[in-house]
Amino acid sequence: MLTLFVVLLIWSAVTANPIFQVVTPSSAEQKATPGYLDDLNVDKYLVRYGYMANDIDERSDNYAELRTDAIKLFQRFFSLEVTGEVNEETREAMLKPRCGMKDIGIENPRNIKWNMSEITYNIVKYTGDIPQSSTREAIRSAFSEWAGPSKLTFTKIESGMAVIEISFVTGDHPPCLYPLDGPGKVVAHAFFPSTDSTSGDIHFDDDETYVYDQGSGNKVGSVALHEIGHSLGLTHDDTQGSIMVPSYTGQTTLGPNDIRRIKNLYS
Ligand SMILES: [Ca+2]
Ligand SMILES: [Ca+2]
Ligand SMILES: [Zn+2]
Ligand SMILES: [Zn+2]
Repeated sequence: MLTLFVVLLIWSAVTANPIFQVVTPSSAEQKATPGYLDDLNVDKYLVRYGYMANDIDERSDNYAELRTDAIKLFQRFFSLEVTGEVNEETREAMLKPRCGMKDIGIENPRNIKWNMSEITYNIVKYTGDIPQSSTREAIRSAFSEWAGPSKLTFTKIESGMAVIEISFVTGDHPPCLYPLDGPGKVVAHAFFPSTDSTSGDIHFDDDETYVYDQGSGNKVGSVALHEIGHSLGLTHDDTQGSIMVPSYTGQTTLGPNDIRRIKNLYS
């Protein structure tokens, strides 16, 4: 896995004249602010989540146009004002905690689902943030939300390999090929149904803080509810009120469009 360290060297050639000193941060200062998403990282985000192809040459004639289209697509997906400009609202949306799965693109399968109605799951590695019993209860409750509209049954097993194996891990976590990214940004990812042993599995980023229902942090049950959607075959949704929107919402019940989509998939 290639880890790319990007060092931004910003050379300020401007010697500020005290009389005309401005109090708004210069673009160099802004870029040095932790959490500020610079243009390079905006592009990386757009490519990573499927809004822009990864082989567009920055120097090509249509680069600006393709980037504007990608930003518009992102803004539409996140129910923001569609301007095609990377404004503050857009940067903020890109910095929110979210799922690591793509929003748009070829990794999104169509109508892939389990061809069995009884699905087993297990929690193979817990977070130390909350008692194990709380994690178990939050995850049990998340499965029960999906059980009704999918007509699937979910049974927790204690040993042996489950269809859906859930673990709290950090950074590189082989054999998974998708490293997690430390505190912030990506909260979890999951695997769509397939014949691989990793299929259906869910990896929570344990560099995040998890809570049961109170306190600041991500509710385990809310993250689980979203990721189970992928484990069952659903992709991201741009409908507000859906658990399948890319960002962490904190909601612990399905939205109307989640119910409609899972019923369609398993009808
Ligand atoms: Ca993270
Ligand atoms: Ca599996
Ligand atoms: Zn997701
Ligand atoms: Zn993983």
